[in-house]
Amino acid sequence: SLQLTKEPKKRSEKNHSDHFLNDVLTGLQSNPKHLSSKYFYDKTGDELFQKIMAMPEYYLTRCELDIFKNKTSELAEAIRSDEQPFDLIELGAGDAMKSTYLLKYLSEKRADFTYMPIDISGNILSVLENNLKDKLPEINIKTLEGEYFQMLKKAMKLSSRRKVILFLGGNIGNMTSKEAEKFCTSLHQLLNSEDIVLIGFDLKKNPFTVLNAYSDKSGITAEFNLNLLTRINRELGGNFDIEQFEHYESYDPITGACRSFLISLKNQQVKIEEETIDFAENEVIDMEVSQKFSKSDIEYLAEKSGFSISRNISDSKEWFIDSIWKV
Ligand code: AVJ
Repeated sequence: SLQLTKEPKKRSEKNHSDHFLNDVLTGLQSNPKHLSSKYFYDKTGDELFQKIMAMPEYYLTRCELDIFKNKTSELAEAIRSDEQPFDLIELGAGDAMKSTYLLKYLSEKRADFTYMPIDISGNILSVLENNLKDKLPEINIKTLEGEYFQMLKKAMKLSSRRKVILFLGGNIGNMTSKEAEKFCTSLHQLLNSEDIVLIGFDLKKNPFTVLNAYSDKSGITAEFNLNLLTRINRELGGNFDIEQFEHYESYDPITGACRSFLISLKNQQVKIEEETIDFAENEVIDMEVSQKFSKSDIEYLAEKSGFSISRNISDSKEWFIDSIWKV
């Protein structure tokens, strides 16, 4: 029986790195070249993102934390329509620093729920599980490691209780507007009429404020981007010379797209597995978009995907909105 439990694990790990290799090669063989920011989060990436959240320039986490600390009862009221038990599913939970405030409040109010954090990083999920067992041992927790929709479908099968989906941190900003529409539409199709979605949106604001959050003086965001090249070297046998790439950030206040690139500093060739990738001097790799929204951008997305907004809750600066949607 030991072998039976071991085998599927190996197979899924292999699948995981196959996808990574495929996505990387496809992205780097495209024009323009691109890599997916969902791969930023290996162990070093998780640590760098923790550092980003602590940077003075990176306001997003503090704004949403303000909401979760100071508007907890409003959040709880909006997601708990009745006394029925529910599953609280968090997409890309990370260390669940913000949601812990809500979990604590719900638990104090004797709400009957299971917390199901989903994350692509098994590393951060075990950190989260240990923290919660320490801080809030009374809470039922079921961690799900993998891609959002695969794990969501799994969660839908695991129980038929009402679902509340949390998608915090402005993670939706990492999708292009088309991807976000597709994502929300699929989410809507998967859910039932009593279910609720809470999505965190970073708002359009002073362009310097946005740009500085992704172009910090200490260079942590640059390291965060370059770390993906290091990860490719380690996990896919690549030979990127990290010194020969430089981070570049841009923000377009009209579209609200904040974008990260890596610039190749010279003509160079990089090998990954058996493939050779050519870089021209000054050629860029499109690394990440962090989309900023207006209130009407949020309304448009909700309606386009079949939801209706039940409530918008923002921080004291009105820089960030947690938007609560009905199916
Ligand atoms: C984790 C997706 C919310 O886009 O603001 C932070 C990731 N990238 N600095 C964001 C990120 C560069 C972050 N999210």
